Amino acid sequence: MKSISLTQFLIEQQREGRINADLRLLIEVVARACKRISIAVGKGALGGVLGSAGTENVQGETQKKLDVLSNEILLEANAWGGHLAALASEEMDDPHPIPDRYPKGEYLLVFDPLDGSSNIDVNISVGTIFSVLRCPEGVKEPDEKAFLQPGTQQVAAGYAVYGSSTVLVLTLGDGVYQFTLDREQGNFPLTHAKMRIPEDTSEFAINMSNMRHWEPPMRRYIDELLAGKTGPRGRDFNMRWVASMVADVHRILTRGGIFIYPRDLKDPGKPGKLRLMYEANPMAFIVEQAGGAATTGRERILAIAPAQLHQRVPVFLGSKNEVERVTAYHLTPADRADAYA
Ligand code: AHM
Ligand code: MG
Repeated sequence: MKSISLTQFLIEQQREGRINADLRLLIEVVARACKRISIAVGKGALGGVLGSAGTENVQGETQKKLDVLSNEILLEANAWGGHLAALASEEMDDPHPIPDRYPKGEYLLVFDPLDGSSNIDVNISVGTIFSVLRCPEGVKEPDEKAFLQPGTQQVAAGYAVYGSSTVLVLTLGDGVYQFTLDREQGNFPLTHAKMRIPEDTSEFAINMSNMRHWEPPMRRYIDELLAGKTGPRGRDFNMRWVASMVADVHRILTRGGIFIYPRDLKDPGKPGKLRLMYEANPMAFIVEQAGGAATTGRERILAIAPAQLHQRVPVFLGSKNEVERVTAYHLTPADRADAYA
């Protein structure tokens, strides 16, 4: 493959009329911020950035120093370019306005600055997830309501994984592209174009320790996978769980698989662990663009009309045939449960 950089890729996308100059700038700025976060993550203990910040976010989760730093890097990088109307982050209670001294643009940026941050201190991959929406017409001071758009309205989404290498995965609604950070050059050459998730898989990703809290269709699905060759599926399945959504989704994008964070009854008030706007929507957009599927177990994630910025949803995504099967189990009355045998 002819190696082009992210910059060149975006200019070509603009020439072909898929994006405008502001969206090109926005993606460039996010990529540059991810590069800075990658450098901070890469320093580890030497950078004095490991450990807890001693604060809690709106979700009641303890923030890591790197959660706070990554959030600041993204805010600072995106404030002055004139391409954004406002930002929203998993780490902030309310939307963040663009300071009055800077011009405002037509886009809204939503992000999880450091996903999987419980893994930072043990040197396991973490990442950044982002989603881009249009600011509704006529809205000058975007509040929470301006952000509450279904995932189908996303104009771009992506994630970075800070792993053995740093990769940036991006969709502008016309396929999925992977760029790899060249640490010497400081740029992001394109390393995979039009990524495709195989429709079938023998690999699943789930936190099994919650099994006793799952709903019956979930238990049935996983029981069948665990039964392997001698069970109803007639073959063995393998399990992988990094506990870092970016890393688990990246594996699935690369070689297939199904990722599940289902609703569980441990805390009946919570419909799921992962957040619709910061995690589920951008990942669902990417996965669908790569030929996979993404549901809550009952409905397409991208079709959900959000009610709150920090809303949580169950997430099932990855290889199409597995996502459709487990979704059908949730929708099929128990007496027709063998429909998929
Ligand atoms: P975070 O955004 O606070 O890091 O939480 C999200 C993470 C996901 O990356 C991952 O899939 C999940 O939480 C792991 O949960 P668990 O600790 O139950 O395995
Ligand atoms: Mg997260």
